[in-house]
Amino acid sequence: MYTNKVKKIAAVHDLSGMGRVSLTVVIPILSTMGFQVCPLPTAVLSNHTQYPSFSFCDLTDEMPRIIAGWRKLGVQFDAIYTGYLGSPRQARIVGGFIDEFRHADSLTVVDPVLGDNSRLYSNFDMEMVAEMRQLIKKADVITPNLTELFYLLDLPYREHNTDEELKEYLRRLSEAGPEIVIITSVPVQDDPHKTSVYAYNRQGDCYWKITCPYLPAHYPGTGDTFTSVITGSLLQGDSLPMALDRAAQFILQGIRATFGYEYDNREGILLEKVLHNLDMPIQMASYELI
Ligand code: PXL
Repeated sequence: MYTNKVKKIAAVHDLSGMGRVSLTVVIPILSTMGFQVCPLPTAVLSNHTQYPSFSFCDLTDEMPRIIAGWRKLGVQFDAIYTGYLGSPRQARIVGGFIDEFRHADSLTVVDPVLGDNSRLYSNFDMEMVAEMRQLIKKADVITPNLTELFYLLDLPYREHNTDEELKEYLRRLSEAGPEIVIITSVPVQDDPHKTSVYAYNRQGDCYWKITCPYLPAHYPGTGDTFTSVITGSLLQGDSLPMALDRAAQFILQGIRATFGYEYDNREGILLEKVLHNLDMPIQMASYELI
């Protein structure tokens, strides 16, 4: 019998001490949205990998022990949400974890964290890309940025793509498995201060686009922020376009709260100043059906 009083989310991400990425973003956002976050940590780092150096403790060997502990407890998760993985071998461990712990009503979100700004993050290689291509097949929802999209599709990076091309990419990724595909950080032609998010829901065969007045790539961790809000919003029962609006609005609020300070962007947006907004109703409706 199903007994979670508060929905449980297994969060498969690293723990980075500095720089507001992964678990340090996922936990506060999803807790604020009313969920119990159960971390399955992939690695422990001093700081994220966009700083020039970082310590890195790979937890690949520990993960099966954590999963075995959860098996023994008989834990049931309402969602599994994965992000930054510490090694290619982890992708297979996580795939097995999803196969074992998912059930008919759960939501599986895979954020295929690989890179940004057309390049892979510093300790990733093509083996990680190959494993991620397998892992996304198990997801209900995936949220690649434009860089990750091209790696997943094995196509050369292209900054400018038409709506029709982006729709084709969305469809192709969805054919691999996920019902919902969301591409973030898509540059807007002739407007360097904006980015778009494109989304596809195979159920209903609908495409959505939302254009945001900010450049998330300037702040590490905005991808994690975005996918966390999407995950929480879908679990709360919102529609896909409503979830997209909530995530985009929250990041805009975070960036606005950060502007105006003398600040090292590598630390990410000042999340703590805007977390309470997650309880507020949506104030803008900027999505379009395309
Ligand atoms: O937000 C993505 C991310 C997560 N975890 C680590 C990272 C990054 C991006 O740089 O380095 C460790």
